[in-house]
Amino acid sequence: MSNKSMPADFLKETSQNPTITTIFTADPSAHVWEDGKVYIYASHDMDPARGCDLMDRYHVFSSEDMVNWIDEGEILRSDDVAWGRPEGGFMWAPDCAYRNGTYYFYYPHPSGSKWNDTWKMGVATSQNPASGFTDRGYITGLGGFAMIDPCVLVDDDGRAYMYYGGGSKCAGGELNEDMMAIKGEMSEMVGLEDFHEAAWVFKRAGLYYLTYSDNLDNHNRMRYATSVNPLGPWTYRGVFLEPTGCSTSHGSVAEYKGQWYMFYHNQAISNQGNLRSVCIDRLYFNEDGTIQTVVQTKTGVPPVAPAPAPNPHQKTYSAENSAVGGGATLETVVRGNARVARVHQDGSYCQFDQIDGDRGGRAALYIRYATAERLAKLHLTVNGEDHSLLNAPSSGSDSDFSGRASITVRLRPGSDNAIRFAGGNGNIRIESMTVSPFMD
Ligand code: FUB
Repeated sequence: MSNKSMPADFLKETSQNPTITTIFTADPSAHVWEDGKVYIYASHDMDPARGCDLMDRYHVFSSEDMVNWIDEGEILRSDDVAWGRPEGGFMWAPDCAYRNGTYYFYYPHPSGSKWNDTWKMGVATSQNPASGFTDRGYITGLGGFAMIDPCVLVDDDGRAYMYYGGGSKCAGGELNEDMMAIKGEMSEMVGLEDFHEAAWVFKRAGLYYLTYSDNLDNHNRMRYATSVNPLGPWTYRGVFLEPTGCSTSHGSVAEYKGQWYMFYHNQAISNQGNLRSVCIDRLYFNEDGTIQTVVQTKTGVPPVAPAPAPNPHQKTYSAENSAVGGGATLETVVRGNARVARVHQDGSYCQFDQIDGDRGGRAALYIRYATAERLAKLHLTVNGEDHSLLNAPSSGSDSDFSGRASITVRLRPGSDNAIRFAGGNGNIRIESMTVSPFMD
């Protein structure tokens, strides 16, 4: 029984696209680690967006069945980066690698106010795949103008390679055993056609694949090339992901439990190119190793394993026992005579007090709501700390309480926790919240 699994009424039958809906996420890098789970390391489009300038606060997501994804919480923000751009933001597409008991989280971040001239490849490490990361500085000698989007492949023989690139240039090189420096020099990846950014390298049946986004008129596609050598030269093979409707395209390819997947992003929830959402679809190879065009679906992918049983430590709090203010009201709904909190105007809020954080640390919040808005939003604060806006896409009507949102935050030990959902972004009714402490 997992201490992280979700309440039964949050489980889905297929993953749905977008798959991650409560916060805006982009640039998914997927990996399967030794604990048998699949993880997505994503960047986080902060809402409201200002271009891609304000991107910050990386979250990780994990799954055991490919359908139900647990938000593992935030792992790093620009404030944690001592060498970083003084104004913060610009925490762009990351990747993670594992070697000898340590997880290495690589992320592009500028070191100066002139952001596009000062990119560096930051490294944070942890003994856990989705928590406890500490920044270790950056890889010297890498970065510079438009050089972003690190990706790391740890090969079957244990050697590790880093790739990155932007502005039409893609480079690769071998990492030292400490994973913190490049052996020798980076070299240009030769043989790619129309490279833009978003390099991702994986290996299948002895063949290396380098996938990347191209320059198609502001609606990038994903292309790929193959090689029998991790650093090329590469043979260009074609387009395998058509435009997703978003001005950027970025993704990763990974195998989980015998099936291959494409992880990518689109803008289906927001209709805005800088407020993106992670999606997953199946990916198929032809017998000769070429990749079939990925079919982008709304249903997403089916389960590859049974859904985990709910966390036995979870507790549910009804909104009728919450404190409401700022114009929010408690309303009786017909269904079971329950009272729900209606949060609508700016300043209105519903606050859950005395929330049990158990021994303290990470806890997932599962919120049940109804809204007729196309996209309502709730402003979350936990013990007075700002967690920004949560998405609450339409549940169909404001009496249909099938709306679901979830996010992982940090709570204090014991019951001294206050969780507030504030309105001002659409009329929404909150029914209840389940709190599921991770106990780690
Ligand atoms: O998410 C910020 C940037 O947009 C990424 O680094 C690029 O690959 C593009 O997706």
